[in-house]
Amino acid sequence: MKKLLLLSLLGLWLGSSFANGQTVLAFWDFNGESPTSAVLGDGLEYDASQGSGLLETFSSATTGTNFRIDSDGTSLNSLDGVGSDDAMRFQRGPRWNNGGFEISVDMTNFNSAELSYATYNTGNTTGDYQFSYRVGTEGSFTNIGSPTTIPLSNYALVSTSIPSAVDNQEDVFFRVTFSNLDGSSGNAGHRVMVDNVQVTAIPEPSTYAAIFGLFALGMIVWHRRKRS
Ligand SMILES: [Ca+2]
Repeated sequence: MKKLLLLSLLGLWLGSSFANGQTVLAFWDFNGESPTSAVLGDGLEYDASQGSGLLETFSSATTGTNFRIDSDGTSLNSLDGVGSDDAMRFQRGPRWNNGGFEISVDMTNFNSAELSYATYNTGNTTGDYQFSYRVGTEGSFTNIGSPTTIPLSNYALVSTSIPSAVDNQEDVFFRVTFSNLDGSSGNAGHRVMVDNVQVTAIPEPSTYAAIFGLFALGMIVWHRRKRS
């Protein structure tokens, strides 16, 4: 029993020392996705390319074509071994005001979530993005921070830390909502590109402790069997 206790303590110690880094919960690179011709962009769904999660577009636009997967991707904020290839293209700016994309992930046994992606506004005027979150499948979203100008001309990284309200919750939703998009330069001048969406989080220390605890138990059983 003394050995079991020692191994369990070792497990706890290893657990707490491993539990410092962010783990990728879900990642979307949009490479090879569709549609490659413009469509109305409400309710298009994308499973995570790595990890587990669902990304869905939302828009109240009822006329005009305004969304497609475009070959103007980037390696910024990508993962090892993933090409830049394709990205989401939200086009015809004003039709995306109050629209954007929503992500759902399972945060069970994870905390300290961060959301990041590479983006830029191809236009030369205005456009903002706003992060928000919701716990549970119903109810309103809570804003994180204030509307912020979408980077212009070249891909840049945008990111936010997610409030602890989502920690260890099963049904967690994040939104990126666009506003203030100007369409004065017409279609081509006002596209918001989005690539390499990442949700990262830190595993709960208890998860590691449980894993190492089981490992310790397994070692004890193995040792006893070997002796008998
Ligand atoms: Ca890509």
